[in-house]
Parts: sequence; structure tokens; C-alpha cells
Amino acid sequence: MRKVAIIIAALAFSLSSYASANLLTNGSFELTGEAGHLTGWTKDYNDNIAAVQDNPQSGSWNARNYNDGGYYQDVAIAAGETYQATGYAYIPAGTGGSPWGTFIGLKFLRSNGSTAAEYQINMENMARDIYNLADTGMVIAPLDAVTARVRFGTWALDPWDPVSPTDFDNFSLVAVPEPTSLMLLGLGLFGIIGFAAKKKK
Ligand SMILES: [Ca+2]
Repeated sequence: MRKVAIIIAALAFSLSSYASANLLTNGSFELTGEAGHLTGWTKDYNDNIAAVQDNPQSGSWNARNYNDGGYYQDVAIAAGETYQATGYAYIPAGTGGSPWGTFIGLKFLRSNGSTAAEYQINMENMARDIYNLADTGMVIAPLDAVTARVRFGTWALDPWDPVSPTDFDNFSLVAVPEPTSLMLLGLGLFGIIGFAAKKKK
């Protein structure tokens, strides 16, 4: 019976990690590497984002945008599967010119780099001086998509500048298990329990 308990515990653990594993590298900006605390992220446009220790949502580090600029991270995904991207942005009180915007987004890309689907959460009208959550909800990767691109940044249209600085932290991209695969895993667990109970008799 003890063996079975271990197997069930292992299955439950793998199930919970499957449901919640963050596919992003360094989504919290706490890791350091060849690109400092922005390791894992790639510049999208402009040179105004740095990792700082001034205003983390958690941990010690966050990404800070000093004017306008964007970063992204690409992750290989499975077409047709369900994903969910989340992240947090902090816009201080103050006036920026208009038009400008702060966003957190998710793109699904084809193998040739073209966009198959795009989700963008615009955050400039959310509450100031707090971290606000951006959540794509559960979205299905198009059948011709091979990559998920998680993006964040602030854009401005010359001569207007955004409210500055804008802080970002705690990005996550997770694969959401389908109800059918969850059900199969559950049935597997019941099967093991049933087998163990029968064996004990
Ligand atoms: Ca952090």
C-alpha cells in the first residue's frame, strides 16, 4: 500500500506542476545571467527598459520602462493547446502626453515569424500607483502557431511621452490542461487505487 501511496503522490505532484508550471524564463526578473536581471528577455523596440530594485511587486527586482520601449520572450508551444499569459504593470500617478499606452500582450507566431493571433491588454487607464494584473484568460494557440511571444512595454507617439517610469513584474505563461486530459489522469488515479485495493484482499 505504501508503494501505491508514493505513486499517487508522484502523480498528483506531476499533475499540479503540469497545471501551473511557468513556461517563461525569469518572469520575475529575480534571476541573473548574461543579460543581468533581464536575462531571458529580448528587446522589442527602443532602449528604455532596465532591471531595477526600486519597485518590485515581489522579490527584489522588476523591469522599469523610463520612456517608451518594449521587451518580449518567445516560448515554443503546441498548436491547438490552451495557454494563459499574465503579468503586472505599475503606472505612477502623473500626466503623460496623449496618445501613449502601457500594454502586456501575447502573440502566437507561425514558423515564418508572422502573427497568427494577438491578445493585448492596454493598461494606461487602470488605477495608478499600484500593480495591476493583466490576464489574457485562456486562449487557444492557432493550428499554424509554433511560438508564443509574451510582450510588455510602453509606447508613445512623438512628441508625447508616457507617464514615467512604468514598472513591470511577475510574468507567467502556462499551458492549461484540457478537461479531457485531466479526466483521464483522474481515471488513472482511480484505477491505481482500485488495483491496490483489489491486490490487498
Ligand atoms: Ca520581481
